Amino acid sequence: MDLRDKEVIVIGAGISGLAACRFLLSRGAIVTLADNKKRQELPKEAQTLFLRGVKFIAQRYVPCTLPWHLCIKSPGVSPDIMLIQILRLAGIPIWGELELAYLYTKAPFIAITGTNGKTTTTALLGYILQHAGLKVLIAGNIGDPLIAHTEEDYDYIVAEISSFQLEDTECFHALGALFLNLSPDHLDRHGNMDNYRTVKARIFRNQQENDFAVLNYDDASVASFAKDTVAYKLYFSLEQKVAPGVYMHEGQIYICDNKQPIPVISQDHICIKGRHNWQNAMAALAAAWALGIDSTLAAQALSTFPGVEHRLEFVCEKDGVTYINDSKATNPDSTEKALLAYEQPLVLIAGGYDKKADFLSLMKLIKEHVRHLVVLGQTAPALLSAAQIVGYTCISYAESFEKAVLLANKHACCGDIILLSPACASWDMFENFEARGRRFKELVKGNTL
Ligand code: UMA
Repeated sequence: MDLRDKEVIVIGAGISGLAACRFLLSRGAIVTLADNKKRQELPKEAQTLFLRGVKFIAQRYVPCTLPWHLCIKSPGVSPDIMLIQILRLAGIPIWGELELAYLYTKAPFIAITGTNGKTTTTALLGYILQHAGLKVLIAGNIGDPLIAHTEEDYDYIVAEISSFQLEDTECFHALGALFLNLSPDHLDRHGNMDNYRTVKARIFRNQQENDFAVLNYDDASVASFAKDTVAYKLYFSLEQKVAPGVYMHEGQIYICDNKQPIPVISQDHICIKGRHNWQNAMAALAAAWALGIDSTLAAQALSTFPGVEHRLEFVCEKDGVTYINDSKATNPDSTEKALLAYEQPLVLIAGGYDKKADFLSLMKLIKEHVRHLVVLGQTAPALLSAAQIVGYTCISYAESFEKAVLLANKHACCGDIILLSPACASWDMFENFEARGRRFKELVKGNTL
């Protein structure tokens, strides 16, 4: 679509929506921005866009005329809101920011989805490709909107893709699609697991025989996506020898293309730790291999990749207590993986925005691995009742984030780990998980403890 003089409405004035407005203005479109916040509450950057001619409407306002040729929806905006429904009824196309970025970008996409591990795998695959000398954009749900980068040239775009982004795609096509794992998340938005799975499967939409898909062989629901794509399929597994694909055997990672397995790296030499990170490393390795990257170069990158902020991030050690920031753990499965990554006794801080997750299986693991649990936020009652069901009593309630960190500190002994791994999104108390992780680090590094 030639966007010049087209009327476009962008819904959501977060980082995706604002980047979309900038892009649309650069293409000569006439832009309206809608948000459920008041105009004056929007960030400074939105105010600058208003000075550049962007119009504003309150999201609850239902206009009598609909001048728009196109709507760009931010990922966090639910498709069920009234404004979207009216636009849809009027036949106005609704694209997500991912679809817009895809349509106006030249480089091929390597798209990474799954419930957990997306951020680490995206950063790691980007790191491997850059180490091999390629010009790569690392963006998407990782915190950098794809639409902000349409003007630059890349060999590949390595994109972290969420279910919220996949919801609004039609033409989006991934040269490589990596699917890491699937467990309950965002059920408040998608309603049930079937819908969540169906939306996630859109990552394979439009793939051709020359494309590739990387699937987790150890996760039956992910392995069954094989039938959803005609692309060349590679698997990764911690449990079995798979081919074509990447597997671990006796602590050694191998690439196998149906012929002779090639040893690539030992698990001890991978910089990021934990079984879930070995899986992330194998997925990235499979994709790098599909893209023709030399296995020695890939191994070098795996041995130096430092990990990502807010994901099992070491903060500091104080009085023999280690502080770990895992603020990115926004669902129970992610926190379960964090608990399994450590052998030392743990004091866990959990709770946050209520996405209607079930905490029972997490609580069983907490009972086995956690010396003391501090709960907070909207989900505190749900966590407390799950604890009651499994008979776990080493638990305190904190009224604020600051009090949670103080309480965790009070219950920790020398040699313990204090782990912020909330199993919930942050939106009841913070703008996003990054702000929560930064606040944790501030409190821990400050003089309050
Ligand atoms: N808003 C509305 N109406 C609504 C909902 C939100 O007007 O019904 C407005 C809010 O008032 C706010 C804006 O929309 O002004 C926020 O938009 P957004 O929620 O789409 O957030 P962005 O800042 O644009 O960030 C989004 C992703 N956020 C979500 O999907 C919720 C970021 O993922 C992503 O990094 C960024 O785009 C760049 O691509 C974050 C996330 O939490 C990390 N993702 C979820 C996850 O990983 O679990 C999916």
